[in-house]
Amino acid sequence: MKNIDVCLTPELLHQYNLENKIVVVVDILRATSCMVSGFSNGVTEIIPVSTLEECKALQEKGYLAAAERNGSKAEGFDLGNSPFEYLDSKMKGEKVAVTTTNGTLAINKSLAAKEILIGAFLNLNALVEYLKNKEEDIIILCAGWKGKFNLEDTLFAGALAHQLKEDFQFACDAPLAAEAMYLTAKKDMMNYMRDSSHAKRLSKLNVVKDIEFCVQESIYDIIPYLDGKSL
Ligand code: 3SL
Repeated sequence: MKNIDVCLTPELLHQYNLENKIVVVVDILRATSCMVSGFSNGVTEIIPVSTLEECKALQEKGYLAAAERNGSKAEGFDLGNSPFEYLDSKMKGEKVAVTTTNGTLAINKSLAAKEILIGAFLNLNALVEYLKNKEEDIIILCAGWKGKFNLEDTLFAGALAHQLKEDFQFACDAPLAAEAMYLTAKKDMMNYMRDSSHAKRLSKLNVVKDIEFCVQESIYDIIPYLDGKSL
């Protein structure tokens, strides 16, 4: 049987062989939720980059430049990292270069994979439908926070692993633990997430509505994927 595994932070990625695997990168708060929202709103291309300098260079080539560090918009860039910015009607038809503290880094660490998909609660069902018939093993890569475990990405990993468990066996205890957390949290996801360190960090920055938005399940049908350097 095919395997599904969860890598709880990019710092553990060296333990995983990505060759011929499908990697689903997740950064619920908020990078991958923004990407799913942007494409659903008509953004045509997103280039995820690791550094502010790379993002600036693309801004000079005509991309809208989105940059977040420590939860706030970095100075001199066009956008921060709120899904509501990506949902603005002026984003239709735009090309975006983006760098964030953890999410874009996680994408760029996954380049050895056969396929790299962008996951969020917002496109959970679409991912399940796409992945359930695939022959390759799956790794869900949680972006975490600065190399450490985080709650929200693990909850998503648990949701996806849970919904794929008829077709994929759990490769180790990480999907098992993530699934148990998700099954506990799902009755009141927002309440469960409120205690997470990043939810607290964002709450201090007055962005609670972003958290409420990002915990919604399956409101979009699209699955962004990496093709060369672009989504
Ligand atoms: O770390 C990241 O990639 C960001 O998504 C963090 S934030 O939610 O924009 O603060």
